[in-house]
Amino acid sequence: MKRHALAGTVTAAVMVAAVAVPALPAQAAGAIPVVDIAVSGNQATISQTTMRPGVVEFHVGDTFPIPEQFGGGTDTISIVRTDALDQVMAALPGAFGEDPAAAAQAMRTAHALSTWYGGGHKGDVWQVYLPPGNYYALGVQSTVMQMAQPVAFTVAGQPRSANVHAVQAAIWATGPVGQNQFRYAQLGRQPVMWFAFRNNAHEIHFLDLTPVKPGTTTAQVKKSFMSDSQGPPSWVAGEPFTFDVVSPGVRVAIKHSLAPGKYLADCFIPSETDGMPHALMGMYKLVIIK
Ligand SMILES: [Cu+2]
Repeated sequence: MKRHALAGTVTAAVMVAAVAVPALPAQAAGAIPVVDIAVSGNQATISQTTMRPGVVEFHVGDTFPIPEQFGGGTDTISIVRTDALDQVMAALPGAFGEDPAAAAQAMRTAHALSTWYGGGHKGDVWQVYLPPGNYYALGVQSTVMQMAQPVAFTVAGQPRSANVHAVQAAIWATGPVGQNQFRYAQLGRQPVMWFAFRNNAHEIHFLDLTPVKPGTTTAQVKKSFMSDSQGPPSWVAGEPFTFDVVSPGVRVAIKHSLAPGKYLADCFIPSETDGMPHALMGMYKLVIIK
């Protein structure tokens, strides 16, 4: 993007930059390193175990299956920075259980001891700024269920670029603890090929983005959330895109085409206040992609 913007503009500044470039390592010229994350048997894998602070682009090659008795489907592979992985993993089962107080405590512990930089399914691509620290790529549910092993990596050294890819839309979380909301803006450019997911709130959030029928109303969505009925509501129009947890202060750019239409953004992480899923406390929003 930056390179593209410069391409048509010959100025003194550009010429100075051009002279300066050969003195810098190739990576400093703005290339964003691609880091492949995948699985091998019950082990999470990563294509490089050390990297410099800066924006990296994660590509998910494959993820862990979740056994049928635990709901089936596939786990995400997530990126987490922590110096206390064992404590975080020991706390997290509470977040998946039935006890609201245990779920709230699990999320408070995870929030206090770890920072999450997103997570995806097979084929997903995102960019995020990683500050220095000790990190892991892992399947959250697989690791909690002790069916899979995380892989460690380290971010240290000279900082690189902090700029993620340009986006055409942004979805962000906002609000105080216990009062989380989604906000949305399309940034005037179409079509949406990359979008930002930003956590400006004070709890950890994921993002479900589900295509819905054009006439779907907030009242219908609320009614569905408050009912006990199983199976997808009648207003659902397609498979959701799900992006895993992002901590307060973290912004990711997700490479994912969003066809024009209406979508529901929601998050079901248990609240740190009382363990109630955020969506049931109002963290859902109908958005229109043009
Ligand atoms: Cu949430």
